[in-house]
Amino acid sequence: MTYLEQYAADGFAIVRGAFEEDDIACIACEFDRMKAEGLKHPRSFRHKNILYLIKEDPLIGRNLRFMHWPSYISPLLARYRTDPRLLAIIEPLIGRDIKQIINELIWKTPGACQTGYSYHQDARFRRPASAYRSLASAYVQTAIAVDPHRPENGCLRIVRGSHRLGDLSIGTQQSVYQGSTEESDLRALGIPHGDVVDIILEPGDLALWGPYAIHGSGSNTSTLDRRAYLNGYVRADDCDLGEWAFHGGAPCELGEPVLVQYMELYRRPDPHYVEGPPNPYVQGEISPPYNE
Ligand SMILES: O=C(O)CCC(=O)C(=O)O
Repeated sequence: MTYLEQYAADGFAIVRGAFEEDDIACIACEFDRMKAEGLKHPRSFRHKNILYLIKEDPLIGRNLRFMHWPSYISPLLARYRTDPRLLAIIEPLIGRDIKQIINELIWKTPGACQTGYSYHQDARFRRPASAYRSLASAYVQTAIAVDPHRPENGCLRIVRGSHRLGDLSIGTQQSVYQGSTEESDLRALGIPHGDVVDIILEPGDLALWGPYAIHGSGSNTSTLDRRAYLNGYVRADDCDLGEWAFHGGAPCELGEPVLVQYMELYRRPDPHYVEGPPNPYVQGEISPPYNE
Protein backbone atom coordinates (compact mmCIF):
# COMPACT_ATOMS: atom_id res chain seq x y z
CA MET A 1 0.00 0.00 0.00
CA THR A 2 1.37 3.48 -0.83
CA TYR A 3 1.26 6.22 1.82
CA LEU A 4 -1.52 7.90 -0.20
CA GLU A 5 -3.58 4.71 -0.17
CA GLN A 6 -2.93 4.34 3.56
CA TYR A 7 -3.93 7.99 4.15
CA ALA A 8 -7.19 7.50 2.24
CA ALA A 9 -8.02 4.22 3.99
CA ASP A 10 -6.90 4.97 7.57
CA GLY A 11 -6.85 8.78 7.84
CA PHE A 12 -3.11 8.79 8.53
CA ALA A 13 0.08 7.51 6.93
CA ILE A 14 3.78 7.08 7.56
CA VAL A 15 6.53 7.95 5.09
CA ARG A 16 9.67 6.09 6.12
CA GLY A 17 13.02 7.84 5.75
CA ALA A 18 11.55 11.12 4.50
CA PHE A 19 14.63 12.91 5.84
CA GLU A 20 18.26 11.79 6.16
CA GLU A 21 20.40 11.35 9.24
CA ASP A 22 22.23 14.64 8.52
CA ASP A 23 18.94 16.54 8.28
CA ILE A 24 17.81 15.20 11.62
CA ALA A 25 21.13 15.98 13.30
CA CYS A 26 20.74 19.63 12.22
CA ILE A 27 17.09 19.78 13.30
CA ALA A 28 17.99 18.21 16.68
CA CYS A 29 20.58 20.98 17.28
CA GLU A 30 17.89 23.60 16.61
CA PHE A 31 15.59 21.87 19.12
CA ASP A 32 18.35 22.26 21.72
CA ARG A 33 18.94 25.91 20.80
CA MET A 34 15.22 26.75 20.94
CA LYS A 35 14.87 24.93 24.25
CA ALA A 36 17.73 26.95 25.77
CA GLU A 37 16.06 30.15 24.49
CA GLY A 38 12.66 29.11 25.83
CA LEU A 39 13.90 28.16 29.26
CA LYS A 40 15.36 31.64 29.76
CA HIS A 41 11.75 32.54 30.59
CA PRO A 42 10.12 31.82 33.95
CA ARG A 43 6.80 30.94 32.32
CA SER A 44 4.96 30.77 28.99
CA PHE A 45 6.11 33.56 26.73
CA ARG A 46 4.79 35.00 23.49
CA HIS A 47 6.21 37.38 20.91
CA LYS A 48 3.86 37.77 17.93
CA ASN A 49 3.25 34.24 16.59
CA ILE A 50 6.14 32.74 18.52
CA LEU A 51 5.01 30.97 21.68
CA TYR A 52 6.98 28.98 24.24
CA LEU A 53 4.54 26.92 26.31
CA ILE A 54 6.20 26.36 29.68
CA LYS A 55 4.50 24.53 32.53
CA GLU A 56 5.66 23.94 36.07
CA ASP A 57 6.12 20.18 36.29
CA PRO A 58 5.94 18.59 39.75
CA LEU A 59 9.02 16.45 39.00
CA ILE A 60 11.36 18.57 36.88
CA GLY A 61 10.17 22.13 37.47
CA ARG A 62 9.91 24.41 34.43
CA ASN A 63 9.07 22.23 31.47
CA LEU A 64 9.00 23.48 27.88
CA ARG A 65 6.22 21.43 26.31
CA PHE A 66 6.15 23.02 22.87
CA MET A 67 7.08 26.03 20.82
CA HIS A 68 4.98 27.60 18.09
CA TRP A 69 6.57 29.16 14.99
CA PRO A 70 10.30 28.65 15.63
CA SER A 71 10.82 29.34 11.92
CA TYR A 72 10.61 33.11 12.45
CA ILE A 73 13.88 32.94 14.37
CA SER A 74 15.50 29.77 13.02
CA PRO A 75 16.60 29.96 9.36
CA LEU A 76 17.30 26.22 9.49
CA LEU A 77 13.83 25.24 10.65
CA ALA A 78 12.39 27.74 8.16
CA ARG A 79 14.22 25.92 5.38
CA TYR A 80 12.70 22.57 6.38
CA ARG A 81 9.13 23.97 6.49
CA THR A 82 9.40 24.49 2.73
CA ASP A 83 11.64 21.55 1.93
CA PRO A 84 10.91 20.07 -1.54
CA ARG A 85 10.69 16.60 0.08
CA LEU A 86 7.78 17.83 2.19
CA LEU A 87 6.11 19.37 -0.84
CA ALA A 88 6.43 16.08 -2.73
CA ILE A 89 4.59 14.32 0.11
CA ILE A 90 1.73 16.82 0.51
CA GLU A 91 1.26 17.99 -3.08
CA PRO A 92 -0.82 14.96 -4.13
CA LEU A 93 -3.20 15.82 -1.26
CA ILE A 94 -3.49 19.63 -1.36
CA GLY A 95 -1.74 20.88 -4.49
CA ARG A 96 1.08 23.38 -5.06
CA ASP A 97 -0.44 26.58 -3.61
CA ILE A 98 -0.13 25.99 0.09
CA LYS A 99 -0.36 28.00 3.30
CA GLN A 100 0.93 26.87 6.65
CA ILE A 101 -1.04 27.01 9.86
CA ILE A 102 1.15 24.97 12.20
CA ASN A 103 4.90 25.24 12.77
CA GLU A 104 5.73 23.63 16.07
CA LEU A 105 8.42 21.86 18.06
CA ILE A 106 7.27 19.30 20.62
CA TRP A 107 9.44 17.96 23.41
CA LYS A 108 8.62 15.20 25.87
CA THR A 109 11.39 15.80 28.34
CA PRO A 110 12.34 12.60 30.20
CA GLY A 111 11.55 12.71 33.90
CA ALA A 112 8.64 15.15 33.51
CA CYS A 113 5.36 13.77 34.77
CA GLN A 114 3.15 15.62 32.30
CA THR A 115 4.08 14.93 28.68
CA GLY A 116 0.92 13.37 27.20
CA TYR A 117 -1.79 14.68 24.88
CA SER A 118 -5.39 13.63 25.31
CA TYR A 119 -7.33 12.22 22.36
CA HIS A 120 -8.55 14.97 20.07
CA GLN A 121 -9.15 15.97 16.47
CA ASP A 122 -7.10 18.85 15.08
CA ALA A 123 -10.34 20.31 13.66
CA ARG A 124 -10.91 21.83 17.13
CA PHE A 125 -7.94 24.15 16.60
CA ARG A 126 -8.98 25.38 13.18
CA ARG A 127 -10.62 28.54 14.53
CA PRO A 128 -12.36 30.66 13.62
CA ALA A 129 -14.07 27.87 11.69
CA SER A 130 -15.36 30.37 9.13
CA ALA A 131 -11.75 30.97 8.01
CA TYR A 132 -11.41 27.34 6.91
CA ARG A 133 -13.22 25.64 4.04
CA SER A 134 -13.35 21.98 2.99
CA LEU A 135 -11.34 21.09 6.07
CA ALA A 136 -11.37 17.32 5.49
CA SER A 137 -9.70 17.49 2.09
CA ALA A 138 -7.81 20.79 2.34
CA TYR A 139 -5.70 20.31 5.45
CA VAL A 140 -2.88 17.95 6.42
CA GLN A 141 -0.71 17.78 9.52
CA THR A 142 2.83 16.40 9.34
CA ALA A 143 5.29 15.36 12.05
CA ILE A 144 8.98 14.64 11.48
CA ALA A 145 10.46 12.30 14.10
CA VAL A 146 13.72 13.57 15.58
CA ASP A 147 14.08 10.75 18.13
CA PRO A 148 12.78 7.20 17.89
CA HIS A 149 9.07 7.31 18.77
CA ARG A 150 7.95 4.35 20.85
CA PRO A 151 5.09 3.61 23.27
CA GLU A 152 7.45 4.10 26.21
CA ASN A 153 8.46 7.63 25.20
CA GLY A 154 4.94 8.67 24.29
CA CYS A 155 4.57 7.97 20.59
CA LEU A 156 1.51 9.27 18.79
CA ARG A 157 -1.57 7.07 18.89
CA ILE A 158 -4.08 7.43 16.07
CA VAL A 159 -7.51 5.80 15.78
CA ARG A 160 -7.56 4.01 12.44
CA GLY A 161 -10.47 5.10 10.24
CA SER A 162 -11.62 7.86 12.62
CA HIS A 163 -11.29 10.44 9.84
CA ARG A 164 -14.62 9.17 8.54
CA LEU A 165 -16.44 10.13 11.74
CA GLY A 166 -16.39 13.90 11.05
CA ASP A 167 -16.17 16.54 13.76
CA LEU A 168 -16.89 14.97 17.16
CA SER A 169 -15.87 18.01 19.27
CA ILE A 170 -13.95 15.67 21.58
CA GLY A 171 -12.81 17.15 24.91
CA THR A 172 -12.97 20.72 23.65
CA GLN A 173 -13.45 22.04 27.17
CA GLN A 174 -9.89 21.16 28.23
CA SER A 175 -6.36 21.64 26.89
CA VAL A 176 -5.05 18.62 25.01
CA TYR A 177 -1.54 18.88 26.47
CA GLN A 178 -2.71 18.46 30.04
CA GLY A 179 -4.15 14.99 29.53
CA SER A 180 -3.14 11.63 28.13
CA THR A 181 -4.59 8.89 25.96
CA GLU A 182 -7.40 7.58 28.17
CA GLU A 183 -9.16 4.48 26.89
CA SER A 184 -12.33 5.70 28.60
CA ASP A 185 -12.42 8.72 26.23
CA LEU A 186 -12.60 6.33 23.29
CA ARG A 187 -15.06 3.99 25.00
CA ALA A 188 -17.40 6.95 25.49
CA LEU A 189 -17.35 7.38 21.71
CA GLY A 190 -17.93 3.66 21.09
CA ILE A 191 -14.45 3.24 19.59
CA PRO A 192 -12.84 -0.17 20.24
CA HIS A 193 -9.32 -0.14 21.67
CA GLY A 194 -8.25 -2.37 18.76
CA ASP A 195 -8.60 0.59 16.38
CA VAL A 196 -5.78 2.49 18.10
CA VAL A 197 -2.45 2.37 16.28
CA ASP A 198 0.86 3.22 17.97
CA ILE A 199 2.81 5.33 15.50
CA ILE A 200 6.29 3.86 15.79
CA LEU A 201 8.81 6.09 14.04
CA GLU A 202 12.55 6.21 13.48
CA PRO A 203 14.37 9.54 13.25
CA GLY A 204 13.65 10.98 9.78
CA ASP A 205 10.30 9.22 9.36
CA LEU A 206 7.30 11.46 8.77
CA ALA A 207 3.74 10.84 9.94
CA LEU A 208 0.78 12.66 8.42
CA TRP A 209 -2.86 12.82 9.42
CA GLY A 210 -6.01 14.74 8.65
CA PRO A 211 -8.12 17.12 10.76
CA TYR A 212 -10.67 14.53 11.86
CA ALA A 213 -8.26 11.69 12.70
CA ILE A 214 -8.59 11.10 16.45
CA HIS A 215 -5.14 11.08 18.01
CA GLY A 216 -3.18 11.75 21.17
CA SER A 217 -0.08 10.44 22.88
CA GLY A 218 0.90 8.93 26.19
CA SER A 219 3.48 10.08 28.69
CA ASN A 220 7.18 9.66 28.30
CA THR A 221 8.18 7.06 30.88
CA SER A 222 11.60 6.42 29.32
CA THR A 223 14.96 8.17 29.59
CA LEU A 224 14.88 9.33 25.94
CA ASP A 225 13.20 12.52 24.69
CA ARG A 226 10.51 12.24 22.02
CA ARG A 227 10.94 15.28 19.83
CA ALA A 228 8.80 15.97 16.79
CA TYR A 229 8.84 18.84 14.27
CA LEU A 230 5.25 19.52 13.23
CA ASN A 231 4.17 21.42 10.13
CA GLY A 232 0.48 21.73 9.22
CA TYR A 233 -0.50 22.79 5.72
CA VAL A 234 -3.68 23.88 3.98
CA ARG A 235 -4.71 24.38 0.37
CA ALA A 236 -4.31 28.17 0.05
CA ASP A 237 -7.70 28.79 -1.61
CA ASP A 238 -9.45 27.10 1.31
CA CYS A 239 -8.04 29.20 4.14
CA ASP A 240 -8.13 32.89 5.02
CA LEU A 241 -5.36 32.56 7.63
CA GLY A 242 -1.81 31.24 7.64
CA GLU A 243 1.65 31.93 6.28
CA TRP A 244 2.36 31.10 2.66
CA ALA A 245 4.58 28.02 2.34
CA PHE A 246 4.50 27.23 -1.41
CA HIS A 247 3.31 29.40 -4.28
CA GLY A 248 2.94 27.30 -7.43
CA GLY A 249 5.33 24.84 -5.77
CA ALA A 250 7.99 27.50 -5.08
CA PRO A 251 8.98 27.91 -1.42
CA CYS A 252 7.85 31.17 0.25
CA GLU A 253 9.94 32.92 2.88
CA LEU A 254 8.46 34.24 6.08
CA GLY A 255 8.17 38.02 6.36
CA GLU A 256 6.34 40.15 8.91
CA PRO A 257 4.03 37.72 10.78
CA VAL A 258 0.40 37.41 9.63
CA LEU A 259 -2.62 36.00 11.45
CA VAL A 260 -2.36 32.25 11.92
CA GLN A 261 -3.41 30.98 15.38
CA TYR A 262 -2.83 34.04 17.56
CA MET A 263 -5.76 36.28 16.71
CA GLU A 264 -4.52 39.10 18.97
CA LEU A 265 -1.43 39.57 16.78
CA TYR A 266 -2.21 43.14 15.73
CA ARG A 267 -3.64 44.23 19.07
CA ARG A 268 -0.91 42.75 21.25
CA PRO A 269 2.29 42.22 19.19
CA ASP A 270 4.68 43.06 22.06
CA PRO A 271 6.70 40.34 23.85
CA HIS A 272 4.77 39.24 26.94
CA TYR A 273 4.23 36.46 29.44
CA VAL A 274 1.07 34.49 28.86
CA GLU A 275 -1.60 34.02 31.49
CA GLY A 276 -4.41 31.61 30.63
CA PRO A 277 -4.95 29.86 27.31
CA PRO A 278 -2.28 30.74 24.72
CA ASN A 279 -4.71 31.30 21.83
CA PRO A 280 -7.72 33.08 23.35
CA TYR A 281 -10.07 32.65 20.38
CA VAL A 282 -9.56 28.91 20.07
CA GLN A 283 -13.01 28.20 21.48
CA GLY A 284 -14.85 31.08 19.86
CA GLU A 285 -15.72 32.81 16.63
CA ILE A 286 -14.66 36.15 15.24
CA SER A 287 -15.69 37.71 11.98
CA PRO A 288 -13.78 38.41 8.79
CA PRO A 289 -11.90 40.31 7.47
CA TYR A 290 -9.10 38.79 9.53
CA ASN A 291 -6.02 40.43 8.10
CA GLU A 292 -6.88 44.10 8.50
O1 LIG B 1 3.05 14.99 19.25
C1 LIG B 1 2.16 14.58 19.99
O2 LIG B 1 2.33 13.69 20.79
C2 LIG B 1 0.78 15.14 19.90
C3 LIG B 1 0.68 16.24 18.92
C4 LIG B 1 -0.72 16.52 18.59
O3 LIG B 1 -1.61 15.83 18.97
C5 LIG B 1 -1.09 17.61 17.73
O4 LIG B 1 -0.22 18.40 17.39
O5 LIG B 1 -2.27 17.73 17.37
